[in-house]
Amino acid sequence: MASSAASKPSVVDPTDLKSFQDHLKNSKRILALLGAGLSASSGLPTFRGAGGLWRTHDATELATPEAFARDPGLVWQFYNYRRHMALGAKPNPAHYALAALAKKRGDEFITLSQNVDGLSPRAGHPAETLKLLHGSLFDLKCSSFFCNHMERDNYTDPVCPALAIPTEPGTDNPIDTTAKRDLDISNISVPLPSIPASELPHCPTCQTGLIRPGVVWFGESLPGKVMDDVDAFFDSGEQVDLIMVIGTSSKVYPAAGYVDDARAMGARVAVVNMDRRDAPKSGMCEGDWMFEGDAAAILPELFREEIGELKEEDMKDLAGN
Ligand code: BJW
Repeated sequence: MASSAASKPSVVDPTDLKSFQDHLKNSKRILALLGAGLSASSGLPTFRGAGGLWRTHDATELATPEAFARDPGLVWQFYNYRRHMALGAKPNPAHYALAALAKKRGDEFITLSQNVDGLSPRAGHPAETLKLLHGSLFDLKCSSFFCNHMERDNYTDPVCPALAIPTEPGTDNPIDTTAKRDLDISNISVPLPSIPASELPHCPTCQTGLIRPGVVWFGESLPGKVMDDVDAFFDSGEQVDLIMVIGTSSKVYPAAGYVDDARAMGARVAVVNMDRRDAPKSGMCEGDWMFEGDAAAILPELFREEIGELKEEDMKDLAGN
């Protein structure tokens, strides 16, 4: 990616930008911790705050094994809807900027993503250094404790016929008058059918368990291999120079705790968030940076010295969208 002289106007304070870029240049071991705010400008809602309500449900209350046990039809409608939304969304410049930095820096830069939407992989973020802490919407697994059936990269939409998102006749397309438009089932005014477990996907291996999304719900352990890789990065004993905390409210553990772990190993902390109140729990320290605003605008600028100007042709959605 070549630098362009005609850079966009700056969205960050020039003094902070310079000191961050100087530190990035001299940093060897780097971490990025990503949250839902990274994908906000791709049109995907976050968990907390304004976007965090799905119908009348707090999104985090649907993200539990208990909710799935109580009403698997409702929880599947929430996840099928989010798969559908994610498949229709595109990675934004923040995903591409991180992917470009990851390609440049290799295995000394690891990205710990709490996101399950598949947008970082679709932006070409190298899989070896992208650690999906909370799994993926596109992995499916058996919910039975006794079965370890797991299917990766399943993009079937809807997951099963009963979960098809209801449509209404579309008026957006004057040429195709038979076109249909999805109803927004996240809106309480759209009626939602009750779906019995018998109509949900069942495990092809054990034949009895219900299939569930391959994401990590509250109270569940994070994927073992991912945890081992993260531990290996921290346990190497080498200094960590920088942790970038991007688009996360830093409220969910163990993810939020990695900021303190990195700080304890010498890292300076750079926060990129729309809301400066969403600083890591231990607060901001001298030498940290708070870049307040949209990650999609800020990250390309923070990394420009290293990755050059992001151009349209560099931003290829590997899903072909
Ligand atoms: C922008 C922007 C823009 C907007 N640009 N910014 C220690 C202390 C206390 C509790 C615990 C603890 N350790 C463990 C726990 C329990 C629990 C926990 O953390 N609870 C907290 C609520 C306190 N943790 C767990 O249960 C974890 N498991 C675990 O610890 O296992 C060990 C164990 C197991 C069993 C027994 C004993 C030990 C698992 C956590 C799993 C979290 N899962 C979810 C759902 C995933 C599936 C799904 O997607 O549905 O993960 S919950 C939800 O929160 C999701 C997210 O990844 C996660 C974090 O949310 P995130 O990404 O930060 O989103 P938001 O919405 O909160 O924030 C968005 C931010 O973006 C905001 O700041 C905006 O301002 C900003 N923003 N637009 C930049 N354009």
